[in-house]
Amino acid sequence: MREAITSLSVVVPVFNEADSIEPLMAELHEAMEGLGMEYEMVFVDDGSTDSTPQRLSQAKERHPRLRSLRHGACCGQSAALRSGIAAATHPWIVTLDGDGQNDPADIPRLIATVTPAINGIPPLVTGVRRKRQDSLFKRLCSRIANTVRRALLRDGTPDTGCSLKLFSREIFLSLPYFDHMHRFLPALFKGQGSAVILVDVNHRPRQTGISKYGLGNRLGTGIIDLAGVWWLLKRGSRPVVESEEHDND
Ligand SMILES: Nc1nc2c(ncn2[C@@H]2O[C@H](COP(=O)(O)OP(=O)(O)O)[C@@H](O)[C@H]2O)c(=O)[nH]1
Ligand SMILES: [Mg+2]
Repeated sequence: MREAITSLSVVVPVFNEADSIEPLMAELHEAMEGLGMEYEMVFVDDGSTDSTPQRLSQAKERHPRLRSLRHGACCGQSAALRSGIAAATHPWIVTLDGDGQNDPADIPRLIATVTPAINGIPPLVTGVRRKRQDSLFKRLCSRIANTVRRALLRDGTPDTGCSLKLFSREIFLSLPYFDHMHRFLPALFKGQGSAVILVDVNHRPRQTGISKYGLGNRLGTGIIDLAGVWWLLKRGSRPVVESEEHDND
């Protein structure tokens, strides 16, 4: 038996992605309407300096299920995700990138793999980009980072950089927050007792705008973050409360 997902919030962080908004919204609309469940789309504009805010306002006229939040200044992808998830109204969250590289048509397959909660703890479903449509340099950096991370954290995930994920809002909000935490979600969810389910997903070349990440803001901070997450998981514990004592007076 599958876990019943009856409603969903799709959370999309965007930073200077003006030309992606409308095509992505149209694809999301098609994928979500096909599911026949209650849903909302929460776009988080992280202080964009292009016409992203105007494009979101225009899109809202056509898509009543779209909500948009805006940070006063750019705070990073993890901060935007957290704001969107905190504002979301449904218990299950789907995340994906705002540049159209993830394919909304994969969302139903993510939902179809969700297994029942183990000990009351729902799983994390994470996309794995099998044919990644990025530059050779970016793929090489990712391969090195993924190998080191997997060896150290044993998170069983070949591609944590894939933003297409499905998980429980409540568990996400219970995780420790830090900048770039979105790259460590499988390890952090496992630390909370969630099973991690892998699903092969489509990946497409970026059609508009430019990548926001390079070697400097990915590899450098990545090493420090990796050490931090390793420490967090080593020092954490999840006691199971078996019984509660009551006074008999
Ligand atoms: N909110 C927010 N989103 C960001 C930031 N940097 C990147 N993103 C979003 O995160 C996603 C992935 O970024 P992208 O530049 O495509 O990274 P790449 O695919 O690894 O080249 C896109 O939706 C971006 O708009 C940021 O500083 N804040
Ligand atoms: Mg991208």
